[in-house]
Amino acid sequence: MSTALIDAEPGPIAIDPAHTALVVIDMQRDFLEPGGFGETLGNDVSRLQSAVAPIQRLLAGARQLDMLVIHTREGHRPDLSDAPPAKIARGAPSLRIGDKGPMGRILVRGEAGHAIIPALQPIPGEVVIDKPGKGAFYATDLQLVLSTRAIDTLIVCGVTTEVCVHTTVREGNDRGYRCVLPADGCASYFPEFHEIALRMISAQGGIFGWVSDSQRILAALM
Ligand code: C5J
Repeated sequence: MSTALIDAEPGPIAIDPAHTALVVIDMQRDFLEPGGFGETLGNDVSRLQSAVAPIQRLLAGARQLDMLVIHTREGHRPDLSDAPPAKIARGAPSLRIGDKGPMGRILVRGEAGHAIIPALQPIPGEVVIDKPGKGAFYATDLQLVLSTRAIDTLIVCGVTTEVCVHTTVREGNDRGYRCVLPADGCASYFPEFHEIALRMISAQGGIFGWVSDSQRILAALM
C-alpha cells in the first residue's frame, strides 16, 4: 500500500505505512495495575484501562501491515544511577521509586511492575525502548531507530496522555516527525487532562500534531 488518508483534527493527514511507526508509550503494570507507581501517587489506575482495547486493535493492524512497532517503558537502573534525585523526591507517594512494592521495586527495570501488561506484550522483532524520563527521545536511541527505518510519521498512543505521551509528541514534533494520536488509545488518571491535552495538540492548526482515533486510523490503513 502507498498512502492512506487519515481523518483527523485539525484536518486529514496522508501517511505512508512504510514510513510510519506505531509508538506505544509505557503500557506497563506500574501504571495500569494496583500496587505500582501510578497507584502510589494516589491515582485510580482503572482509568487507564480504556486505552487497552484500542491499542490492541492498532497493534493488530500495524502487525498486519508490517509497520514498525515501538514499545516504551519508563523506569530506572536497579542502582538508580539514572534516576534524578529530584524525580525520586517528587510528591508524597506511599512508596518512592526504588522502594519495594507488591510488584517489586517501583519503576525499576527488570521488576514485575516494570513489565508491559500481558494484553499488549511485544512480539519478536518489535523494538522496546527503556527510557529514564517522560519523553521517549530523552536519553534513548529512539531517534536512531526511526532514522534507520526512514520513519517520518509517528502514531503515538499509551499513557498518560498529558505526561509521557505529550512529552514524547512534543519531542518528536521538534525533531521533524508528524505525530498522530488516537484519542481512544491514550488515557489519563484525570479525564479532563486527557481532553485538554489532546486539544492542545490539534489546536492552532495542529500546533504540534494531529488527533484522530483508532477506528478512523484503521479505516484508512486497512
Ligand atoms: C507518568 C507516564 N505519568 N508514563 N508517566 O509519570 O506518563
